[in-house]
Formats: sequence, structure tokens, C-alpha cells
Amino acid sequence: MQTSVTTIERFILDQEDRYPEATGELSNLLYDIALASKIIAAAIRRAGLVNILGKAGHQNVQGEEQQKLDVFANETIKNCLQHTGRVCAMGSEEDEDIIPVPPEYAAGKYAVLFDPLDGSSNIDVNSAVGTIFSIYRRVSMHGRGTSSDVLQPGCKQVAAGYIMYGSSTMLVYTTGQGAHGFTLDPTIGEFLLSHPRIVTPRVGTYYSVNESNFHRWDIEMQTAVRGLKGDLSDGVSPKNSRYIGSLVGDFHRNLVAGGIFLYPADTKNPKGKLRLLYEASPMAFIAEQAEGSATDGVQRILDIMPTDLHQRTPLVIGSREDVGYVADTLRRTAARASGPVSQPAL
Ligand code: P6P
Repeated sequence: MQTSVTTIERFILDQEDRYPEATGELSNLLYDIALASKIIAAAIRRAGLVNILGKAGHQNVQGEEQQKLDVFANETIKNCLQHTGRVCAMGSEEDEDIIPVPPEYAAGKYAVLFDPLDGSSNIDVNSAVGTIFSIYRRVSMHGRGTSSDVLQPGCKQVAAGYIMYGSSTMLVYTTGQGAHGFTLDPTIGEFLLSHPRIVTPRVGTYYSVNESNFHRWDIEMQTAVRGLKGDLSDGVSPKNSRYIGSLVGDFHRNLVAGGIFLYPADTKNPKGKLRLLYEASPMAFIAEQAEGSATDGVQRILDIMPTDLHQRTPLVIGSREDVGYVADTLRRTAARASGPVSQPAL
């Protein structure tokens, strides 16, 4: 029974104390992000009242209709970060190019990537939406950040996390010392430690995938998903299907309860739908810190070297043994397709 009340500020400071060389800048950057998420959470809570639901009337760089809360969340995060002197460059799902930091503040040590409001198509139906963030140490020597500061492989992240605006507002983050969850107490405006050191079960209860895309997947992926459903005679027990169409909501349920989320490549999205830098990589960092796993089906997400700010990737993420099962099944099915006819059926 957790009796002590630990705020996220206290928790971050305690973690920082373990690193004598820590300057506190990363801690302060995490506070900045927590502040932005409180402002966004308040706006989402009011969304039904002040009629900021619905379309903003124009499209974002992804060619998607921008919801007013998308725009609000994006501007809130930029306004909370760009004048702190802690950030040299930012990248957002809602902005085509790297977001410039005012020159007088651009000497910051960190680059921040974010999806300001993921799952925004769920906004009007009051389903879970979330903010996802990823933090890197800059690689350019000084001055305003460059693409080299944001185009880094996920294994170089110094911190990553998400805020889920659901039945309660939860912030889950990692700095490489485990994954930890905090729940916002709106009466005092504080994130309180509610899920210390999250460990995801090695074998999950759920599988999460948009099965309406089944016919667009290759045979290897079709076989792997059939296996997760218990359709193959390979001894894998069937999992329950849970899919709400919001990465943060689907990922969080599987992280806590155990499960696997998949957004495979398909004939409509040959490189996958989800974005590497501000969706897959931060979630992969958290998954691995919770003893889970994340691949593009075969390759570890955190090893992928990005070449474009908005590049997409297939994503298979969650309980370690389930992610491993998918990779093994993909390889086995491909070998059977190219190997001798006598291979045993699955
Ligand atoms: P589909 C939301 O638009 C999102 O980017 C993720 O949050 C979610 O996992 C995925 O797309 C849902 O995509 O094609 O199943 O609606």
C-alpha cells in the first residue's frame, strides 16, 4: 500500500541526485513538459464546454484535418519549451520542419520531439488521447539546433514519455532508470507517483491491431496475427483483442496489463503508419525500460537510424515474449515461403 505522497518534481529530483554531474537542466525540462501537459489536460477537460471540439478548418503537414485541440496542444508545448534556454531544436508532428528556437534561447542542451495530441480523431468521442515526447542531447556544438540534433536513433534518447488524457490524466516517463507513472490530482494540480517502476508482463493478455487492414498485410504478418489469436497449431494461447485507435491508450493498457500492439506495414502504408521519431522511438524506450520490447517486426526500433523528421515505421511493441513470437513467426513463415516444399505447416 503506497502511503507516501511523491510528486513528480520530488521523484525527478531524487533520480537526479544519483548523478552528481547532473546540472538539473533535464529535470527542469521534464517539469516544463509536465506543465504543458497540465495546461493541455485542463483544455481537454473543458473541451465539451467551450466548444473547442471539432475541426480547426485547415490541414496539418500530414494532410490531416487539424482539430482545434491539436493546434492548442502544439502551441502550448512550444510556448512552454522554446523560451527556457534548455532546448536547441524541436520537432512536432504538426510542423513540417524543425521548429526554430529564438536565437537568444537556442543554446539549450536538448532537442525535443513530440506528438502534441496523438489519437486526436478520438477527441470528439471523448476517448483517450495523448501527448508523446522524446528528448535527445544535442550533437551540434552550439547555437541554433540543426537536423542532426533531431535525427538521432532512439537508443540515444535521454528521456521519453507520454501523457494520457483519459479517465484520469497520467504521465509515464523514463530517463533510463525504469518506467514510472504519475497520476494528476486536479484538486492540487500535481502529478503524484502512482505506478513506480512499471514492469510489463513477459506474456500479455491482449493484442491490439486494426484488423480491418488484414487483407493489406503480407502473408507473414497475417500468419503472425493469426497466431496471436490462437488460430495456429503452435501452442500459443489466444489473446483478447483490444484496440481503441489511440496509440497512447492502446500502449498504456498493454504496458500495465501485458499485451502487444501492432501497426504493420501494409499495401496502403508500405512503411507503416506510425512515425519513428515522436511515436515509435519514445514508446520503444519506455517499453524496453519496462522489460518489454519494440521492433519494426524484426529490427529493434531503437536501432533505426532516422533520415527524415516525419519518417514512418511499422511497429510491434509490448510484452517481450509476444514481440519475440511475432518476429519468429515472420521469419518462419518467410523461410517456408522460400524454402523446400516439405516444410511442416504451422
Ligand atoms: P488506424 C491515431 O491517428 C494514430 O496515429 C495512433 O494514435 C493510432 O494507434 C493509429 O493512428 C490508429 O490508426 O488506421 O487504426 O485508425
